[in-house]
Amino acid sequence: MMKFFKKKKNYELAIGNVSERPAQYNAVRSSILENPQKEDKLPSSFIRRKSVFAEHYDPEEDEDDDNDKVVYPKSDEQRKQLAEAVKNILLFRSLDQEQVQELLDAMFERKVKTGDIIIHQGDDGDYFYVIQSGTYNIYVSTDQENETFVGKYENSGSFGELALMYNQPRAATIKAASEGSLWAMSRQVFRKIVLKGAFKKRKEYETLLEGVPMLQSLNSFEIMNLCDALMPKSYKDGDIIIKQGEEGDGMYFVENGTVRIVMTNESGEEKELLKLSKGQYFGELALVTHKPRAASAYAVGKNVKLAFLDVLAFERLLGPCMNIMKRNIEEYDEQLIKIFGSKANISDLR
Ligand code: 1OR
Ligand code: 1OR
Repeated sequence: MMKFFKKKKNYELAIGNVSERPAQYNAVRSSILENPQKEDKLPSSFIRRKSVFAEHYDPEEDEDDDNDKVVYPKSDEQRKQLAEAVKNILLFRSLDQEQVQELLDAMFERKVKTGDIIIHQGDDGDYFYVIQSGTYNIYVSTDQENETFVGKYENSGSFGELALMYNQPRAATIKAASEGSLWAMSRQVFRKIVLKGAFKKRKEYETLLEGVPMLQSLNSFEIMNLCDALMPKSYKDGDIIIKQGEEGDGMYFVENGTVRIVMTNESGEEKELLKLSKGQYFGELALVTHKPRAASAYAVGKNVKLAFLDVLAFERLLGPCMNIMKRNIEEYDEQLIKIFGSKANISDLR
């Protein structure tokens, strides 16, 4: 238990490297949950899940007008730094090697000084930024409150995708709180290379994640980051997905088909615990407890499609759901005794 609470500080991380979830932010979140009627007083861009995903823009119709590739020359050192900085950008996850190379070519460095305003809330979107170094504060104004500090990025992460993806005004102001360096990508390049895949992925996974009760407390901005982080995985009948006793590297959401969870106790007795279907999740226990996998998971039927969330993204993105997840885990323990008769034969889950 203690271990979990110590760990919890990390779970407070909201998105990527935004390292604070201040009162105002939580207030917005709980006001959405508790007073949905207040919605229209709040900026629609990050409150109403539906409106964020509404089709302001159809990437299928995007004109692919210029085939000329933009290339900003870079030193070997710069290229290396940039490659490192983009490695963990969730939005780039579905890009292939060639697309990543094209992106690296098309980005240019922008040095910043303390106090520089990189993005003004309400402006049209021009660039998407990847952080090389520096601290960047995030401020949001609402109809009720003037510019309020809601979080910050420190030395890694990215920002500025919302306006470019959804053709909306900038949803927040981003101000440099130190000297630093950014990699910028123009709106055109973002739309040409990043948008199509990312847009499709967000739409596909948003529908899946909306049906997961555990995630109800996430706002649309957090859901979108989660969509970017998920990786599709497919399995055939009988394939093993998780092996009891192994180390946990991530968790899964079921997108299609059925998954069987099977546990073997210390006397080698094997029991099927349950079957999971669309919208259910598994593999979270080892990540929460830092213990080996408590059970095995097998694919049932031909076309089992899962969405995988690796452990780093899990820690960055699912902090707000940790309490619900823990509550569900407590139920496992109760079931454990019912299924195996006594706890004597099974090692403690937590
Ligand atoms: P953008 O193009 O709208 C501002 O320009 C950027 O700030 C935005 O893309 C995001 O990349 C980034 N809500 C909305 N945008 C945010 C937020 C945010 N944080 C960073 N950005 N929230 C903060 C969560 C800690 C929600 C505030 C209630
Ligand atoms: P994991 O990372 O330990 C196996 O990998 C997964 O099986 C586990 O996370 C859970 O997501 C999932 N006890 C333990 N793990 C369970 C259980 C469970 N059910 C699903 N998993 N019980 C079943 C309760 C109905 C407890 C009783 C034996």
